[in-house]
Amino acid sequence: NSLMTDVGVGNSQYNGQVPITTTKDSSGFTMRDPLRGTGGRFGGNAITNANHLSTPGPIYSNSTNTWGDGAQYNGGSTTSVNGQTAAVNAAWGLMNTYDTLKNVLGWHSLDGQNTATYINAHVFTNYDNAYYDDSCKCMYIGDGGSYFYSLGSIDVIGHEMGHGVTAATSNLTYAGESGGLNESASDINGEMTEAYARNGGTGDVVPASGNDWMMGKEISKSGSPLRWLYKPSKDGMSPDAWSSNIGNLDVHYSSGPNNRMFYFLSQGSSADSGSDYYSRFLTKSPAAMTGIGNDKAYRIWFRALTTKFTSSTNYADARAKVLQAAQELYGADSKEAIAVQRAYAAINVGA
Ligand code: ASN
Ligand code: ZN
Repeated sequence: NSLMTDVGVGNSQYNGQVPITTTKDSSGFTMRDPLRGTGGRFGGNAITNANHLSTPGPIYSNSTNTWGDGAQYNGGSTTSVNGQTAAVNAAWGLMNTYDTLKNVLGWHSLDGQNTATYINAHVFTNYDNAYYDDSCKCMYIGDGGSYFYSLGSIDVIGHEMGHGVTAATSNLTYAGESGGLNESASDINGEMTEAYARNGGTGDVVPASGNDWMMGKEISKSGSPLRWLYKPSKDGMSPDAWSSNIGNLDVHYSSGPNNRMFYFLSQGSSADSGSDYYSRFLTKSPAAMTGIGNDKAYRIWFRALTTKFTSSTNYADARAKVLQAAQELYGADSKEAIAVQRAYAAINVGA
């Protein structure tokens, strides 16, 4: 075989020097990862260069296996060493997202069948967003403009790939309460990937303190993250708890209560935290509860998302199914099942 897996040196923007899996061919190296994903467009996960367009370009290639300079893209050639940095960010984020799903949850790629995906770097110009597109089953990341640096932080890539997992499983409709749960599923995936990556990706443990519970903190030029999972209302828009009208909110706000539920489930809460528990739409303070840690919380949530939720699952249905998942994994009266009930009660869902 003329194509060989190799390990390149990537100078990333957010994680220093990182080992990225590449492919060696007769003319050099490409950002194709034959160890992660099969089939798909490139026969393995890959990073392509959109070169400011809206469509995927060629897979990133290089004469040596050292990539990027670790600095924010400066608007020059997207294939320059500086331009490669966005591709290194994407490659490292994709490797970690893939590995987290596989090593923590036993889930292979987007669909659980290990179908390869890819990320198009440098989409548009000064583009302040990233997104998953189910028609290509691939992702796009911008270089950032007024608000963000390169959109290639680990939590953002984990978020976008999370949309692919949701699309391939429950396919939660991207509007109303189900849309909020869809967004929350992606935020949870982003944070759990961040935790896994900060642990060095060893073992099957997602360390409790490995993530910051803030989506997009690193890419933010202002220093404010896109979302605070532990306290969604810090953004001034997201509710901390469920109420009957949250389905009218943008899905990036109605995600808030479920994000907070997951935070409580993993990390716990204490009832006497005073004003920190001021909650929009919440009439009573959440009761104190003990968390069960990232691993268990993530496994319970993921089982419900991928095997129990439907496209129309709302908050009440999510509570019932996350509880079911906890009972199947840990027992009907397990402390994990009790924690699920307390975490949802803390966001005003269920008793
Ligand atoms: N970055 C956004 C997201 O993944 C794009 C969108 O609005 N769908 O949620
Ligand atoms: Zn999203």
